[in-house]
Amino acid sequence: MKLLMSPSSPYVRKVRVLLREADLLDSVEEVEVTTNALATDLAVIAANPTGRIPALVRGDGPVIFDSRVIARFLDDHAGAGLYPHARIWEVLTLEALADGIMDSAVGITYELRLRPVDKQYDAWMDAHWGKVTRALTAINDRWMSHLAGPLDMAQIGVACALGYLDLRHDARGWRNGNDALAAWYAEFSERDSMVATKP
Ligand SMILES: N[C@@H](CCC(=O)N[C@@H](CS)C(=O)NCC(=O)O)C(=O)O
Repeated sequence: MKLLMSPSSPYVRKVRVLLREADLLDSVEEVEVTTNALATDLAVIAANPTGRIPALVRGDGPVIFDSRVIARFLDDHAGAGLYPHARIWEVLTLEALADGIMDSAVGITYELRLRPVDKQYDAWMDAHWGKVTRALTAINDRWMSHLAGPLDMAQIGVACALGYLDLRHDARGWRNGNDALAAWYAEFSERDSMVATKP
């Protein structure tokens, strides 16, 4: 299998961390592409009509895309147990919250990088940063016991979302007021899978 990927994408990083945690690097080749919403790589379009990465190209079946779908497929493939049945709705909800942080943070990055300065919309970016901060507060206040539990895909998603905030929006200081989450992330980001995939 081939994973179409770019190291800076937080959605891609979820899958790359999973590949390392589930010992799947021998089964999946990471193929780097250069793509963005205004200039989409043709190989990505061929794999995913929306032109988004990650996309997992399989030899024996249709391409799988969207990080959440790829993660479930590879977890199933490897029997890695990153979507434990007993906590499945919690895991999926927290993974969705992490993806929601990425959606807003990546959107702000695109606004700043792809739009001409005179067309950038500050109120839109502030509203999206509001979504990020509310999600971070919710995780810091209500999800820390989940994050302290056995490794699952929600934890990987949260860590990749926070890594992306450090990469692109460091100046906004996401750690302020989120001490428990910041402490958890400091430890989680030392895992070999996180160190190996740091953008
Ligand atoms: N929900 C998707 C989001 C994927 C996504 O938006 N990826 C970005 C890279 S960070 C992308 O491919 N953007 C190109 C575009 O929007 O055309 C997932 O979880 O895989």
